[in-house]
Amino acid sequence: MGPLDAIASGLRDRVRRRADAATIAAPEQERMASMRSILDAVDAYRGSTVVHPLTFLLHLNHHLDDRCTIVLDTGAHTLWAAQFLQLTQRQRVLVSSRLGTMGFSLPAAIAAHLTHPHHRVIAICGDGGLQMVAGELATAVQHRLPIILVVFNNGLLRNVSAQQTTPYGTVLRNPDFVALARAFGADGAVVDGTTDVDAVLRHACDERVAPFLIDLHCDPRLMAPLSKWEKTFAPLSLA
Ligand SMILES: Cc1ncc(C[n+]2csc(CCOP(=O)(O)OP(=O)(O)O)c2C)c(N)n1
Ligand SMILES: [Mg+2]
Repeated sequence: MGPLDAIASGLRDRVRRRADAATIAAPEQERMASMRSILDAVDAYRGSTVVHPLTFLLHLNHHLDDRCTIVLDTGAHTLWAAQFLQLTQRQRVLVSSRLGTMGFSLPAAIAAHLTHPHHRVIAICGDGGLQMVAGELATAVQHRLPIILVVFNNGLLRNVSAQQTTPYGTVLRNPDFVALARAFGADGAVVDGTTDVDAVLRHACDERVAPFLIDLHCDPRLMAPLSKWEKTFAPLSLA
């Protein structure tokens, strides 16, 4: 309550200037430019020995519905999946969040399937993360769980090597993941730049009583998109 001119000038002092349209649009333009450069890079991988993560994820989007539970591990693949999976409100996404625990996705997928047996459970993990818990494939086979396990196989602990000036302890020597899955009594397929990704996904989604592992052969040089990646992931200095 008070004189109108005092109230008006009081309000004027409290109202902050809004950013102009160009300032508001800048981050969006930056994001669109980064998306365009990623999309431009995708074609180069067609027909090669590696598949671009985006090619796979855009196909995967067509196979997702409301009865899907997606489980993410920790690494560069998490960033790809978080930015390019098109999710609905009804889908459940499980991540270990700020704990950032590698090896989370397979055990979590087992728990998700046991608690929601009618959901399609898709786990997305890195080769490093899977190597930590690969033995859990036995649990999934024993409980007859048709989990789809997608391995971003880049032969690297990518998110850590991104911080190294000299590679140290981050190069992986992987087993043949499909053969490993089969040894456990599951099944699987390799996806590279020559694969009909939709056909593999349709096959993976068939009625089955054991996990299906998709071994995604990825380019180890490829960094996951993350705005300001270069600044936040500059090589660590211990000085
Ligand atoms: C149990 C555990 N150990 C170490 C780390 C640190 N860490 C975060 S990401 C990462 C590399 C993950 O490699 P990979 O699973 O191959 O996924 P990529 O980054 O290659 O997609 C590491 C070692 C972690 N988050 N959790
Ligand atoms: Mg890796």
